[in-house]
Amino acid sequence: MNGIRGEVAVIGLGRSGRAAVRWLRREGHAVYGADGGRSPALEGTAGELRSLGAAIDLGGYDEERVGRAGLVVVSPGVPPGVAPLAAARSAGVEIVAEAELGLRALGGRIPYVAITGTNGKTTTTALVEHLLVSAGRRALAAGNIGTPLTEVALMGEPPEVLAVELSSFQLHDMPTVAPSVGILTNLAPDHLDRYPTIEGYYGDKMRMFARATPASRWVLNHDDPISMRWLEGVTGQRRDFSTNERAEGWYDRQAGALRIGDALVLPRDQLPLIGDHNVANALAAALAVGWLGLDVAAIGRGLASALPLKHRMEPVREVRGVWWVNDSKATNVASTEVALRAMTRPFVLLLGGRHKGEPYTRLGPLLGGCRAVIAYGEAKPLISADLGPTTTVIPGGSFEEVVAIAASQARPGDAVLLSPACSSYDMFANYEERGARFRAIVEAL
Ligand code: UMA
Repeated sequence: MNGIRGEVAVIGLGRSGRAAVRWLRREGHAVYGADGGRSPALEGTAGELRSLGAAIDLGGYDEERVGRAGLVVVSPGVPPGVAPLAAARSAGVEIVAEAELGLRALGGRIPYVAITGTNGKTTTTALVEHLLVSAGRRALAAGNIGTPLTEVALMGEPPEVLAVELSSFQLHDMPTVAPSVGILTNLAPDHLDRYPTIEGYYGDKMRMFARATPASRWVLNHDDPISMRWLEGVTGQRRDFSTNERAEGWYDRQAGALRIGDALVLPRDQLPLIGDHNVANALAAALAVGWLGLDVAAIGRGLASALPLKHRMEPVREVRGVWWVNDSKATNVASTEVALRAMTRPFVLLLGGRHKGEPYTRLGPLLGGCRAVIAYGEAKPLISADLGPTTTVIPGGSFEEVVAIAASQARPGDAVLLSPACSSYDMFANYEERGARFRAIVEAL
């Protein structure tokens, strides 16, 4: 990439940082990579990246060296206040997200739908990819969903079009983001462990709109008052979706149909995803790909063959008349609220993990059909204090014990829902590992 002078410092060497270093080395840049952690996986990455000619530090950073860099590339999980970023800022060095480096690496050659929002963005990203692929386009989902954008830039044959999931962490340092179509699924409190204020978090989401022009195309959630307030009068063309009333993309409840304008996209019962929130995600994806030229018939066919994503309201199996559902991806209260609204039978709820700052009392009104909440992990006392006065809350210890208690509480015809409203880091490496463990224990019941 032109315009970078001197060494590039890459902070964080997980999936994003590793791909960034590989791409930078392929382009011949001098690279210094550093990670505050140390683990066998990181040692493996460090060995690989050193063999490509990068200088790598694990277990800490050389802040002076970062301050002398020509550019700093930051991984999304690295908070803005850490020492090497502070050193870069005080030395006036530009800091960009790995995803920004990826966009620059792709050089504006590939059109992309960007998807952000608090909840539903991964499902919507996967749906955009699926709809495009099922209509014969060479599309790929990338970004926060799993494949870093610099990894896309390393591909021999890059895709024709991208569905890019962007988190607020990534958007924080993405000054050139300007999607072909941008989707905001919704806004709700999240990541209060990283952001001092909720406005700071919403403000980072708004960075997707920072370079809006009259030609920009936005897909917005008409049912979400917070997005509507933040985006009132946004520059560009706009299509809204709604599951409550008529909009450009809407759920016609009376007819049981998903529609774009008057046209039928799909009868609701042919959408193979649980819950109204997924109707909203499907409508958002439909509007975006409609803008990329897909007709209503192709969109309807694509939606009918969509599959639930792992760890997102994913049915695991039925055991003695009880349905076990894995929603491990619900790492905040708003996401668990969505899951609770989708429940159509009595249920037992597994709630817990590392507390992220939001009260659980908001879940209370949605627990009418809940036989018991099994509270576990670091958040257990907070959950008991917030929900104990109105709901039966049973404390659990190990994850195996939590599942066993749930099994003893559920009756035939019930569901057991893992939708923790917390991050997993107190007991697991990530929400995927939590969901996989849940599945494994349930498979063995
Ligand atoms: N690290 C430091 N210093 C710190 C903090 C972390 O050096 O102060 C190091 C860690 O030791 C670790 C590395 O940074 O080795 C991890 O970097 P990372 O947390 O940015 O993780 P990646 O593996 O690069 O994965 C990231 C996204 N992770 C986060 O945003 C936390 C992945 O999203 C994403 O799929 C991937 O890039 C590819 O784009 C995951 C996620 O949980 C799924 N995202 C959050 C969410 O969806 O809520 C935002």
